[in-house]
Parts: sequence; C-alpha cells; structure tokens
Amino acid sequence: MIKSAVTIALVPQIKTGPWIYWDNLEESMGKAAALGFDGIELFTASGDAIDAGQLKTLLQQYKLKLAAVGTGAGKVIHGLTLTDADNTIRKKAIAFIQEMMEFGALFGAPAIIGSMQGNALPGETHSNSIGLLAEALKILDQHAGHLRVKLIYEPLNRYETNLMNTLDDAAAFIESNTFNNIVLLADLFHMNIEEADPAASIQKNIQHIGHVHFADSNRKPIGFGHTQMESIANALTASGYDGYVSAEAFPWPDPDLAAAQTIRSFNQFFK
Ligand code: LER
Ligand code: MN
Repeated sequence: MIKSAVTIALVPQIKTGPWIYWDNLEESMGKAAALGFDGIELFTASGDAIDAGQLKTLLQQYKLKLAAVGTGAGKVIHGLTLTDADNTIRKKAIAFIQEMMEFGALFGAPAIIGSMQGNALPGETHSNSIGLLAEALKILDQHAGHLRVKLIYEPLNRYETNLMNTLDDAAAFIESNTFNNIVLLADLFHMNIEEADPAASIQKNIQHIGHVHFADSNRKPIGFGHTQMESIANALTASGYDGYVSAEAFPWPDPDLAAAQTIRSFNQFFK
C-alpha cells in the first residue's frame, strides 16, 4: 500500500525551500499525526543534529514512521558535493552522507541524495563528473548494504544539476553500475520540468522507484498547480508501488493549509 509522508525541515539555512513544516519537531509531528500522515521525511543539519532517543519516543507517541532523511544540508551548510573537483571535499561529502544514512538506519529509513550530487562544473567534462558520482555512490551503496537500508538517488531539474535530469537517464546509470541498494526518487516537481510524460516515465522506470516527492507543477501542494495527477497516481497504483508519496512542496499558503491540502490530495488519489 502506498504511504503518505510530510516533510519537516529543521535547518534554518534552507528556510525558503520546499518543505511543509518548520522549526518545532514535536509540534510538527503532532500535526502530521492528527492529519493522518503515515510518516515524516526529515531534513536536519547533520546525522547527530537531533537526539535519536527523543525521535524514537516521538515516533512511537505519534504512531509515525521515519520515511526518509534528506542530506541537502551537506551542500547548503558545508558546501559538500559528491562531484567536487577536490578529493578532500568529495571524501567529506561521502562521510556526511554516511552519517546521515546511519541516523536514518536506526529507524529503517533511507537517506536521499539530491543536491549533494553536485554538478559538472566549468572545466569538468560531464562524463568525468558522472564517473566521480559513480565512484562515490559505489562506496555509499556498500554502506547501505551494511546498514540494511536503501539509498535514494534523486534526478533533479536542469536548474539544480546538469548530471541527470530524467528517470530514464538515472535508471540507465544505475543499471550500468550494478548498484545493489540504490533506488530512484521520482520528484513530481522536477519531472514536470524534465519529463515529456511523467506518468509514462514512472510506468517505464517503476522497478527502480523507491520514493516519490509529491508536489504540483509550481511546487505548491498537489491540487494548487496544473499537474495531471490522475495519470501519475494510476501509474503508481497499477504497478503495485508501495513506498512513500512524500510532500516536498512549498508551505503555501502556510504550513497548516499546505499539509491539509496534501493529505486531501493523497486521500483523493491513493485511498
Ligand atoms: C530535494 O529533494 C530536491 O528536490 C531539491 O530540489 C531540493 O533542492
Ligand atoms: Mn525532491
């Protein structure tokens, strides 16, 4: 069965980003639980930014699961990416993600590699940067195996990365590198920009998809833009997808209304 999740960001440096809840972990979890979400997706400053024992207690108290942990703070706060030309920075990026993976694994949750994949910067060839990404993901894929969790790789739109922008490209990359634990994230906002037909692309690449970011064409909550959600939802349900559909969307018009709109849309399309 497809599960719902909502994002909670606890990193002040990304305050303008597409996350529904902010600031107070417990209050946000209480609200998510009251609306009937199955899980939360957390963005923290590092793998030890919040106390694991406290999170465990709160997850039990509110009957929520940890759906995934985001690693974007590694880039935003520390300037780390997996494709930096500097080997020392790449190593730090890998270590940062490993720490996040270890935190998530305490709850059986995968980490997401989005902006930390970086870019092929001027002076670097695209194939060299893809090679650096593959090298780093090989190490992280093995780490995921040790931790018995998946690791989620997210193709982003062209304004955020020039490495891979579509599910087709990311699926081909995964297949050619024979990773064992890496799954893809279908972010409906990025897909709205990059995919000719988001529903068809999901259908074609479904065997690799392990997580979905639920946002409309304008990155507002689903229902506030022009994404044709019905065909996308049909592609997911018909395939037997049983992962999370997680609201990574702007808190528009405010976090509470954005969360309410999200669960309304989730129930409309997936229940
Ligand atoms: C991360 O999940 C994502 O979608 C990025 O666009 C955030 O910068
Ligand atoms: Mn995303």
